[in-house]
Amino acid sequence: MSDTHTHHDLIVVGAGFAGMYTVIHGVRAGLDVLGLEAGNDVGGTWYWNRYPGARCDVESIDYSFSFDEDLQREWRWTERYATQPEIHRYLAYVADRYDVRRSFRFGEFVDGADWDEDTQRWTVRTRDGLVASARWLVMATGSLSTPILPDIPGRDSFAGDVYQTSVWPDEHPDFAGQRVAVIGTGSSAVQSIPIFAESADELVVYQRTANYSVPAFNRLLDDAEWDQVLERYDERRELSWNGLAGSPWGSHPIPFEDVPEDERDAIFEEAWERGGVLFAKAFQGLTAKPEINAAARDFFERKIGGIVQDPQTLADLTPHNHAIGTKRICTDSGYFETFNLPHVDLVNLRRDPIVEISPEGIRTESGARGFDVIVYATGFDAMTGSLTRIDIRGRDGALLRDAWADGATTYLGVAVPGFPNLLVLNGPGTPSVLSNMALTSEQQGDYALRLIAYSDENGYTSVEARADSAHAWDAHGAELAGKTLFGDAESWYTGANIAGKARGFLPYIGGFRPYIDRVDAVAAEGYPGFVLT
Ligand code: N01
Repeated sequence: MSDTHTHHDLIVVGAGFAGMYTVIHGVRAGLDVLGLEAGNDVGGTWYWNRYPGARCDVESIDYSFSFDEDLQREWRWTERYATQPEIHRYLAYVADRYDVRRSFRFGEFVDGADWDEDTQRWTVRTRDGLVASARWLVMATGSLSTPILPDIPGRDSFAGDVYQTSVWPDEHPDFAGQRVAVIGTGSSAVQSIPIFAESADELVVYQRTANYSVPAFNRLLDDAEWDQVLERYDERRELSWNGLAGSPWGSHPIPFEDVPEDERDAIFEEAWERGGVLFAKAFQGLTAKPEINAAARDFFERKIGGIVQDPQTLADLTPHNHAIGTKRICTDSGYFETFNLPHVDLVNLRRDPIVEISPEGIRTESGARGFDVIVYATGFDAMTGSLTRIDIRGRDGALLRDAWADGATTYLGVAVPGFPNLLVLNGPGTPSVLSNMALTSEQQGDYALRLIAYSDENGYTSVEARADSAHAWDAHGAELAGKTLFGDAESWYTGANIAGKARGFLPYIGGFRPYIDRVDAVAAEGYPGFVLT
């Protein structure tokens, strides 16, 4: 229990990519910065999600900070898609290099923040009793950092071992000789299931929704390839900063309609071999136009049809209720192949729902199975959960949780009416999860720090988004999302995975570069959508 009461210019909550970047650059800008982080080290997502098989689905050479040429050149990635331990080592290295930990207090879970109109400051409290105040509060609390468990009768009665992919223990449990159940088939499950299958005696996957997954085609980066990367890093970064998703990859230049039917497969094949989520970029408009999406689904189905041997398992693994790419395409290494193994089973919960969890195992309508281990890979209260679970009180004591009860509203994704001097990074209304979070974190951190500098230089003490500009931003985002197929999927992008959560497409779908251009234009005009006093 600590009762420190300190005063700062800026409090940054979260030590993932965005929080670290903001702390490094906030300190460089001469601000007195306090960082608060629930985990015991830097890393954010890459601190917590240490389940076996965890990797990023953005290539390592792109999924890294770009702000320092020296850093970029001295860190040598070993694989095309970096593992969680490697990304965590990278962030720890960055922390050492820029002395980030000096500004952070670790093991401090922020559970409250109050705006004081009289002092024009935020007072922030942690669960363990730390209290600190600052003129500015930056929430870099992550888009996928509030794990959820399913509400299944008897869930807590299970007598065996229980794990959650997103809060995996430091010491990896040994599943040798164990009967293991996995609930969920999102990216976390898709990455970990093949690894669990290597050691478990018996592995049963409980699937509610079949998911699209494309092989990563991961490989080691040898010295020759690394030299090529270094030679062309600038070009690669430029493409990423100017692209729609923060990576150098774009869609095929020729529109789908203009490619003869018998040549389309070759383009799909090329995108397939690029790996993982990049398949969604095969053709422009793949996630907006039903005919392109149908062709992509057909290609996908032929691919997995060539892998999964049992016809019923293949039918169950084939997604039927959403367009490809409208839930994030999983990036796997041997996922579908795993279901050909004799000790691996799939339970299709649409046909055979779970009735209860008992001390011995899981009972579905068709019968009970005993387990030694249950792994939950059941996702997150995405994009808003890490903010709404904190008592953030703005003007007149209003809670952010209440302000967002009917849907998250933001201006430019970074500010919320009624919450002066609160800046949210990678929040609802930003490209964040649809883009490369390493670069979006730099962009978001810069934007927040520029706004702070502008306010300070002009002698303002509070900056608040105007309600009408936030409504216009929300409407703009909703209009763009409405032109796509994304709304048809029951996904965490829309809040559909959380009972009672307001529905609405949460990330900004207009693309990374168009987003930057829009928000930079607001800055260049002196922040007209904000009230500065
Ligand atoms: O979570 P998810 P995740 N009974 O929400 C199921 C990023 N990420 O941790 O689809 C049975 O995708 C649920 O079923 P349904 C990436 O952006 C990236 O896997 O709701 N099942 C679903 O199958 C990703 O999208 C990487 O019907 C239940 C699963 O649990 C995001 O994080 C790796 C259930 C949850 O899937 C989240 O991924 C990992 C219930 N009651 C994560 N409740 C990479 O970079 C939920 N489910 C590769």
